[in-house]
Amino acid sequence: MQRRDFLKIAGIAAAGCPLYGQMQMQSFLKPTATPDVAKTDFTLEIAPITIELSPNRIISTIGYNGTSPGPLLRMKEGVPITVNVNNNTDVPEFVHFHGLLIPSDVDGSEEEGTPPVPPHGKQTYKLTPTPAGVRWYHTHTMSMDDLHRGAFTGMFGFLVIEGKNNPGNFDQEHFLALRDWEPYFTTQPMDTDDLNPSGPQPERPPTAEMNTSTPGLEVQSDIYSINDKSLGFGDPIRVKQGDRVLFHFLNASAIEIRNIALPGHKFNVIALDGNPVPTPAAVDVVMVGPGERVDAIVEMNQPGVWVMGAPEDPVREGGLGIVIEYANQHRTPVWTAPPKSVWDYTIFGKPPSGPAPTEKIDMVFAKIPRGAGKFNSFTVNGKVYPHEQEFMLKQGTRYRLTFHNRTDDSHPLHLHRHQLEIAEIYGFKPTSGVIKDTVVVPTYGRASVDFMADQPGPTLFHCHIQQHMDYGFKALLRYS
Ligand SMILES: [Cu+2]
Repeated sequence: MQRRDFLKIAGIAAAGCPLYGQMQMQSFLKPTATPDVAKTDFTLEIAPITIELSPNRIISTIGYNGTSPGPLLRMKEGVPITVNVNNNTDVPEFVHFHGLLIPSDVDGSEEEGTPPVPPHGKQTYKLTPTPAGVRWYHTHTMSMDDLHRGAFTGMFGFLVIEGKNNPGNFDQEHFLALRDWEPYFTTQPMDTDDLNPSGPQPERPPTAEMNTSTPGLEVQSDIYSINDKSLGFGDPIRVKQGDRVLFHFLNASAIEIRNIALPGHKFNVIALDGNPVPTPAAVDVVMVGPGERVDAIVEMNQPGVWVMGAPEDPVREGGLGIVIEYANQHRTPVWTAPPKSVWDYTIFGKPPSGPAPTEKIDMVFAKIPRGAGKFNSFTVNGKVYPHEQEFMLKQGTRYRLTFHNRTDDSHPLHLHRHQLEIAEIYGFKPTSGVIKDTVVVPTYGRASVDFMADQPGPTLFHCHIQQHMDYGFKALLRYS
């Protein structure tokens, strides 16, 4: 089937059981009415699985509990939980709990010293979930040159930590993981990373100093899905005029930043990486970098049948979308391109107040092009991992961490076990109150984030693009 045929048959949905559909009505913002929904004991089975993106596109991969995404793990803030992991594969595995403030030995990172789940063995993680909000869990193994390992597999799922208050005001909610499948190496990646290529580039070196060596291999995919279905092949999201629908977007891709639009509707962004923003704001296009989450409410006030999906035609037609169907509306799903839009974290923030932290850490990122057939590598402050004694933290100290992106890519930068408050980004735009665990720093861009060093133990920092991390884009922060 040609990709352009997707839209023609959109709406003729294959029968299937939605993993996260209208069956899932409890809010992450308030305790659920039924006490047995949030649990304290979870089991994850790591094993080969198949997922049917469409009747003629069945993917073989590795997943949790027979599906991808894996089960939604719903827990209560502050109530200790146990996760039992059984590994039915031939390689050691790590389950990382992304966005949680938990000790290094259960965080799920080899670099931090978390014990592995041995091949054909088991491991138990005991932790106390915090903070409230939409988090996620995923494998944290390295892939290197094997595109069937690590974050290229189906080993990921949503993790929701229910808070104690803040009842939400919405009619239904949906957990939507954006994914790509069957990645391959390429020398000519399709570059959809830059929403605003004309944006400020304070870290762009003078032309004479640019490294113009032939770049190495990048990873690309052109098969996409939201959860386990490509556009046109899952159940549509059924809404009524006037519904307020809360979407929880997660970019579970190992490869690329993604954008989502819904013709005729705006996304009112209320939380980033699970953390409520100071200034909720409406946007036409939501950008989600690998590892990031965006929570947005859409007021359903344009009756019809619509495609909600990626603005880039090859990506949407390759499967990154889902049909939104109003009650009593019957027609072919409609897509129209959104207005030109530039994603800007600072519109959700508030003006800075109070002094900046006086303790500063600078990280300068460089890409070393390796040439045809090889993998590019990355350095942090000109050094390769693990940066012995380079980044030492004093407990109880607040730091300003400045990222200098001297590369020709945007990077989603993730700090484990801590929360980052954006202080300045996009060429010196100041802000406060935007709390994240993963921040996309644009091409040749700079960003400063503040964090409190209050989680002793080795702490991994890395780019959330798997290949970048594996080939050097990471550092280990230590407490002195
Ligand atoms: Cu990167």
